[in-house]
Amino acid sequence: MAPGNSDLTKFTVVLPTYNEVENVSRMVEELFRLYPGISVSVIDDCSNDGTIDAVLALQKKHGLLTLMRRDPAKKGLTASLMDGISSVKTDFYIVMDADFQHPPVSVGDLMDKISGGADLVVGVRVTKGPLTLPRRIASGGAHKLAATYLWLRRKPRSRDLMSGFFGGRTELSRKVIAEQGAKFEGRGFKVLFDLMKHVPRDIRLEEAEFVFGERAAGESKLNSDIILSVMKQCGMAGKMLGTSIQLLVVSKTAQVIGLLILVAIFAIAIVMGTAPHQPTP
Ligand SMILES: Nc1nc2c(ncn2[C@@H]2O[C@H](COP(=O)(O)OP(=O)(O)OP(=O)(O)O)[C@@H](O)[C@H]2O)c(=O)[nH]1
Ligand SMILES: [Mg+2]
Repeated sequence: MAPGNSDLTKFTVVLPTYNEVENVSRMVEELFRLYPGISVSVIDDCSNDGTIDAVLALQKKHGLLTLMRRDPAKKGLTASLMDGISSVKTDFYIVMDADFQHPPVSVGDLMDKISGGADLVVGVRVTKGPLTLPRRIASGGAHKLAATYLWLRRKPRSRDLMSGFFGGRTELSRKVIAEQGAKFEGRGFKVLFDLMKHVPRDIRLEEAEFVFGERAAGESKLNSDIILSVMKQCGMAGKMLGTSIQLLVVSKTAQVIGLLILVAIFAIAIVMGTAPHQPTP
């Protein structure tokens, strides 16, 4: 629960936005109210709904609020977060969505774990209730696939590899992005998984549970291409599979074949991914 025992001046909340005018002002105000002394960095991908003006107006009131306006040719959530984390000036950072699905009151729990020495903290959704059934199935399948990928490479894992709520030591994540960023799926939504593929095996990884909420207002930016992009994050085989499925979905018959392939992959992933995870050493 907020505000916890952390030195708030050591934290930057990285907030990615694309057309979030209905949420961004309230989110920024809430963060500064709950955590006085933190920095907030909005990473915007050329929103055209007034989000940028809203942030510029807030900057007149909050000296610790920064805005990064990205090149539209490089649009993408993962790409935005790579830029956002790399530009953080404080020792620690937290990444969260601007639409209130990640509750501001839970930020303090992640901060406390990081202040306690964790290198990376994953916000774990205790329920995925707000997601529709297909989204829940896709999220569960993608998690299993990602867990299997990490298990095969003996990398640390978490119970929620598809989480968009996480944080850590800035220097460590910045180094991974600088050295391995070219391999990240820039247009994807799962930068945590990209990071975890490349962090050293012996990092201290911790988890903080939180109650996943409904999008407060505005529209989701997620689409089926982005969901499939998780496969493209799973090495060459995953890339081929993701691309084939994308091609297959153009025909109805092929959709059935695609679905069967998916079920088979998930079944294999479930069997292989049931080995115990190792969130906390
Ligand atoms: N900078 C940037 N931010 C983005 C982009 N796409 C989405 N976002 C932001 O990333 C966060 C998560 O996007 P959402 O559309 O909520 O995705 P989601 O939470 O997986 O989907 P829902 O559960 O349907 O809300 C929000 O704060 C968005 O404004 C993008 O291309 N660039
Ligand atoms: Mg959302």
